[in-house]
Amino acid sequence: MTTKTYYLTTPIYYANSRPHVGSAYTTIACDAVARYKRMCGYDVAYLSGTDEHGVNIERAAEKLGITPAELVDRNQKIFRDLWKLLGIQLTHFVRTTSTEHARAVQTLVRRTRRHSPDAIYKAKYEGRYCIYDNLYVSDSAEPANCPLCGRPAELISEENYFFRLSAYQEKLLTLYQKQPDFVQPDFRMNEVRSFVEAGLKDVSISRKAIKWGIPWPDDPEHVFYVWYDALSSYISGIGFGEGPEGDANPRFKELWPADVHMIGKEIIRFHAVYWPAFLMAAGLPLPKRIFAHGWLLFEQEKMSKSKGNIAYAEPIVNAFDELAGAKVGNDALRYYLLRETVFGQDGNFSREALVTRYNADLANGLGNLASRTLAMIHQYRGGQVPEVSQKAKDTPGFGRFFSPEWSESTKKARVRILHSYDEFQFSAAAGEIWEIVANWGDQVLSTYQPWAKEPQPGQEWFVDALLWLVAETLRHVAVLAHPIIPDATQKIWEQLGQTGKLGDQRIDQLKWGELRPGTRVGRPEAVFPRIEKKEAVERMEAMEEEIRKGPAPAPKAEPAAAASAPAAPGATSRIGIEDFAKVELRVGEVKSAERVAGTDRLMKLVVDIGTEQRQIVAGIAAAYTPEQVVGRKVVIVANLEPRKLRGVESNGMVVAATRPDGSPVLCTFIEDVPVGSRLK
Ligand code: ME8
Repeated sequence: MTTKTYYLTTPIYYANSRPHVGSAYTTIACDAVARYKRMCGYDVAYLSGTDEHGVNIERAAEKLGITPAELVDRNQKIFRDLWKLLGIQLTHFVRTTSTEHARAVQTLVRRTRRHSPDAIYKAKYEGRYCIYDNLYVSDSAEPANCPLCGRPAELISEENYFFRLSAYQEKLLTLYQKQPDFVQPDFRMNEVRSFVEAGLKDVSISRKAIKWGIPWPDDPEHVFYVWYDALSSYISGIGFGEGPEGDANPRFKELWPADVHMIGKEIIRFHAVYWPAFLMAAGLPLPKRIFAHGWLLFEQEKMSKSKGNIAYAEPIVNAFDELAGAKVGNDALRYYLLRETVFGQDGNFSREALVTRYNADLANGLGNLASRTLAMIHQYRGGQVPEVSQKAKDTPGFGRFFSPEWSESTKKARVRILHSYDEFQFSAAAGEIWEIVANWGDQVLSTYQPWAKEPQPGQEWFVDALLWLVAETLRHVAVLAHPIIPDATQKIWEQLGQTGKLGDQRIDQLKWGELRPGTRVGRPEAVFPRIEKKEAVERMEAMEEEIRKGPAPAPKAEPAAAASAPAAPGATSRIGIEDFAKVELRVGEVKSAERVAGTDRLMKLVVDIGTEQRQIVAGIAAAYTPEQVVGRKVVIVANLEPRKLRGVESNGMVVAATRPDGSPVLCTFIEDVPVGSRLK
């Protein structure tokens, strides 16, 4: 029997900014799909990567005084490390600066020219370009200002290679008609169709003014322009590029076309219009499905680096692990992201809601059911799964749990859950699984209350049946929830005395009743210890602050702020004086101070810096009272991008040292010094 393959991808991430929870959303969702498909017996290939070319990378590297290659090397590692921390089971990671990728992109163009000689042509490109920021501002000759520096962008005119997208309008419409699920959810398909019906313009796919890119085959004055290069990663990453037609690699033949490209909604046109047209022109099969999910919003807007309203994933995972004293952070984040929002629609991110979900569904729900079940098996049955007697099966009411009808109804629930996974409806799948926790587990226990009194003589048959029932429920839940919360379910699996990796179990072949009596169960250990909400949120925010102070990869489209490597004590990471000069440190005087509501850590200050009064939020409230800081001269970083902490805008940062216990000590002066003086 040959194994079926399943190939899914995330977008490749821009390597010019650090990934945040919004970026991790696509990757976590795909990881749940990959794990689910593996549990259905597929040979799964799961690809992600980093998008490492383009003007933004060139500029960001220049600002940091390093080469673009150094910058992307540094940044791609941050992505890989995060995916590792989050337990993402990627099988392929593409970097667009790799030689294999460059060869694949060039081969794709050569192949396209053979298959569709008219598809690519050279013509004059006219657009607006900012010479100060090296940025293509618009693709039209209309006057426009640079969004970064505000100066008028210059009209540039250069020979470019164009892709004849206009020739693919009919073919694309036929594709959407024949395959209405090509784009999902449905409402996105409608958007794409309307866009194509309105007419398509040819797109420029090369540039002359940029140097940091893949050279055009046989015309190295040009480099590929971003999207043609980036989209090709879906095929280059699995071996396209070998042989004259590019498709000689056996793994590529096995995996392509992709089963699904999972993306965020803002990049749907590139995937559902450009990409299929590029592939048609090259005579290559099209991906089977494009699924566009919604945005993760934070403080009412799309979480994004350029807006500064971001939360990182690392502090969330680490704070949970630390406070729970167990490795629960990954599962907490995954569960929250997949459960809270209907996949496909926008959803809100909030640290408070994350902790609430964790405590309610994971700690009090599944975790509590697991510990109670195991504790009772130890207490009443010496740690062995008991057997269900005929008497239990024959008992009116109670006996239904052991009847063929019950077995059938568990099957129906499983089918619904699997269907939800197949449709990427993680929230519905999780909802149904937690119904099982509540109805087959918690409710059965509270109805029959085996812990209310010691089992009475003659009641053994009842205790046996009840314990088997909840343990079997737990086994079911562990298998069904594994794609969503892999760490805890593996633990529960082992606690139930099951061997091997849970990920190797066939979720599609799960059957009610297969928990073997006599199985020895492990010690009940809390899989999800409860954590205290206020403490957890504050810890996440404090850890987040550490990251912000630490190694900032170059920001996406704004000037680099003080971006230096985090120096552990004694670390040798040095910066040049020109980097230090970018940080504007000034003397300020605190004019007023008040605690930020709902947190013990943050204080809102108004600081006079000579030229103006700034509102700054500082993490000093646990160490100082407002009275202690008013009137005090402090050091502030004056040229930080404004950002919000607990919804309060902070326009700068107060400099403080950190004691070994983590408490801050404000930096101040012994001699008098005028407000506004610069520190250098
Ligand atoms: O677009 N909520 O890269 P990228 C949900 N390099 N998803 C979000 C999000 C948020 N707040 N912020 C980002 C690119 N994402 C290109 C792709 S593919 C050939 C080239 C998602 O780093 C976003 O929607 O800007 C996208 O799916 C992914 O993160 C990468 O975004």
